[in-house]
Amino acid sequence: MAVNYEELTTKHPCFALGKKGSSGRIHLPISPACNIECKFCDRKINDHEKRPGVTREVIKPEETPDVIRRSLEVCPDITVAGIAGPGDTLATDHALETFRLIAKEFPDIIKCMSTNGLLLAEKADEVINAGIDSLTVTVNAVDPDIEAKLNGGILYHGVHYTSAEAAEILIKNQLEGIRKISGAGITVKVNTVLVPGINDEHIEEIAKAVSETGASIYNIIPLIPQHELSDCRAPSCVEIDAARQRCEKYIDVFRHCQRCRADAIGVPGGEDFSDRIYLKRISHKDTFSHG
Ligand code: CLF
Ligand code: SF4
Repeated sequence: MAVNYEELTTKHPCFALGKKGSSGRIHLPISPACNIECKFCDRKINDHEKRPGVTREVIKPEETPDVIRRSLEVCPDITVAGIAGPGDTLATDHALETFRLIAKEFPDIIKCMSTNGLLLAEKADEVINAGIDSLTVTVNAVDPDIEAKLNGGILYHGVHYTSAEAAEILIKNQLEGIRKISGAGITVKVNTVLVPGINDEHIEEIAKAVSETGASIYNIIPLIPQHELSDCRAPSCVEIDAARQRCEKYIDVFRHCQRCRADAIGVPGGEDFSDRIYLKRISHKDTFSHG
């Protein structure tokens, strides 16, 4: 049985309503590949950038029990094992394999998965059977024309789709996936990256649609302007707060997102222990070539 929503609001830092939670999470950077092309995504291997999509390394499923054991030693507050990249958790089998391993070795740890949702509808049974307790789906629009401004294309069953055609498939699968997962009693959170001038006027529609589909909690994440959206601006605190207030009419709102790295370890917003656990690699930015 998945941990229920009420319990998650006290034991899972990313489901805390009201004040910030005090429990921790370990992110297992297990999923190397992605199947969609978010225009704001810039996946990197390094140890200095604090943002989603960045990790020191990508590890193998069989390495995760040891990583969790060592992390619990340095940070006993950890209650959640999450997989959030650096790519998509359903684009390869690594995440589901890892969750099946964790269920056996750490039955008390909350299993948290984050996905773009492209394959969620067709893999819903596998996700449910892997024993996931909380699932996050990133839904940046429910209107294909708006989604097409945020996502360049998808690779779906061997075919590369672009523009509104890609967006339509993605949105349909996300909503159908949310319906199936929440219908099985698993709590669903939806993340939306708030991009001024693209989806800010659309945010209420997203909140309403995902709430009607079965999501319990909503997390509005401010854009980090980069990659193809480097010319967009980040929303101001006032804009983020206004968007959250508008959406709260339809769904509970989570307000403490830290835009974590894919290898973060610790209580979100507190000390990060990932450099003690994951391999330190030298990134291009850290090197100097004498040519
Ligand atoms: Fe990780 Fe995400 Fe699970 Fe949390 S993060 S997979 S739900 S355990 Fe949390 Fe970090 Fe925000 Fe994500 S603060 S980026 S919402
Ligand atoms: Fe990047 Fe995640 Fe979008 Fe894939 S789904 S392109 S990993 S932000």
